[in-house]
Amino acid sequence: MTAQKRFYLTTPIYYVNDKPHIGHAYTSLASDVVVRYKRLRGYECHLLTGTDEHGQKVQQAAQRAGEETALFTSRFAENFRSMAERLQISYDGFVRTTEERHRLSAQAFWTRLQESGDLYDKDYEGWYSVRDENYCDASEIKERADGTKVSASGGEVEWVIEPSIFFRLSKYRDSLLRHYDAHPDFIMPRTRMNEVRSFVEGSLWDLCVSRTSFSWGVPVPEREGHVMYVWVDALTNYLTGLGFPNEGSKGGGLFDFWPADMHMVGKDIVRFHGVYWPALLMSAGLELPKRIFAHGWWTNAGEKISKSVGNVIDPIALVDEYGLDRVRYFLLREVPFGEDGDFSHEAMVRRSNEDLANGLGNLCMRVLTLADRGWGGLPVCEGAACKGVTLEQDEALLAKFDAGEALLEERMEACSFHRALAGVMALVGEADRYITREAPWKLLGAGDEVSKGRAGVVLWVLCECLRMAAIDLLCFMPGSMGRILDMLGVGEGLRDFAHRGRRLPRTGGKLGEVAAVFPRLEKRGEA
Ligand code: ME8
Repeated sequence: MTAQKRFYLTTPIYYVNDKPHIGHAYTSLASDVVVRYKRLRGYECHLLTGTDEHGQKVQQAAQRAGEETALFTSRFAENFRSMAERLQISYDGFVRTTEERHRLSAQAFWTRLQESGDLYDKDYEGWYSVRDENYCDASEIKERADGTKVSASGGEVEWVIEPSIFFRLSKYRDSLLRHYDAHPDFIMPRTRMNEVRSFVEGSLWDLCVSRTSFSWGVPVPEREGHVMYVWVDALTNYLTGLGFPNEGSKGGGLFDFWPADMHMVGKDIVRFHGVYWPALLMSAGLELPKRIFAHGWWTNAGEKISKSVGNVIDPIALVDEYGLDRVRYFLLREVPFGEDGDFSHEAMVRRSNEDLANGLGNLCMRVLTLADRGWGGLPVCEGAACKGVTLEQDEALLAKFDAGEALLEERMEACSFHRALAGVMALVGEADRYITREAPWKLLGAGDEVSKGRAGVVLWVLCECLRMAAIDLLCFMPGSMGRILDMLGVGEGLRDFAHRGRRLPRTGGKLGEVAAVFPRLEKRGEA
């Protein structure tokens, strides 16, 4: 028996200092798309998401709200959980770092670092950005016009002096560089890899891994007054979600999913995932994740999204306004994954109308309405009149769709979602030109059996195109592609890549209820 192919993917765990916004939705959606795709390819998948609830940033947010920290974090964690539900993120696990199982996991991980001799006591004296939850080197500090000192990302920094525990990060410099050399795709896209490499090649200092000036964190084992630096606590969630420290015996337990196949993150946190995390894992004697994909940044009409500017985009409001699948499609089609993108409602409406309403949705309605008119169901193209004979142009179109699968696979493997989607939509465009050329409505209108037979072939070919396109797009738009497959009468068990290459019967069959999948959007009103 062959072993089941496994795939473990994680989203970052989000800080519960505020409500989820479009950036959080984006990372979770991209992760969901990858995992859904892998499932359609026969993998057993585990998608982990969750919330990062410790540290000063969260504690200060609770204080500002005048709320007890634990209550505050529970309330916001619920917001992130309901965002995941609303976006149909098909997660298998959700870790809240305030859970008891996570305390046990983070402490067990810490003990491993301790046993490796990689921890030592020293006072930290330097800059700290609470917004980034990051220690900043003096060389990275900039000064605003008003004299405020800020980190590279613009977070205000403060001078901190406190007794701490350090991790011997510098000891792992050469091992990290060797790992990057041996695995050039460890961090994607390549520009991020280069960024990380030059950071490690520079002076890699030891990392401060405990805090003593506040207590909202996972207690360091057997060290009164120390809580773990929030990033050490947060990163271990990827192990907690698999039941760590119970590593099982590589015999079907959850920990068999380790190492992660992919950590999906935004470019802001690539250093934590590409440098600190692998070094910590090496110290703990655990395997390294296979890939870290760092995507780009969304802005709103050209401006950085921030609460103070008041231009935060609420993903739930977008879904309420446009419907989930339009949002899922737009975010992943509009911007090359890995690059920065700008959100605007105009672009959202344009993209939905061009690709989904006029493109796929329109083709689907035309084909199915004609089939319904001709056969009261799926087209029949086997019979005395036409014997199901396909012509060269029919085979050519089907061949293009067949070949599309390999192209899709290559693009999905590279997380090149916009190209994957563009490829499928280009095929839909081919099918559109084909229907115009073959004009099955004329054939149906002719009233003779031979013409009807030919119409049957043309529409059968088009149903095949729709079926293949819907399978290709299922991971992006599960709801609406599910509806197209329902209309085509494709059974649940046939909606995957193992069945994509098998043809629908030519002998007709029942159509599901035919209804528009993507009605055209009018120009946007106010949400
Ligand atoms: O960093 N555009 O949590 P966080 C695109 N808790 N993506 C964005 C975005 C934007 N404008 N804004 C946020 C943390 N994101 C830590 C992570 S993991 C062990 C700990 C996305 O709530 C992007 O994925 O600040 C980014 O990396 C993440 O949200 C940061 O979320």
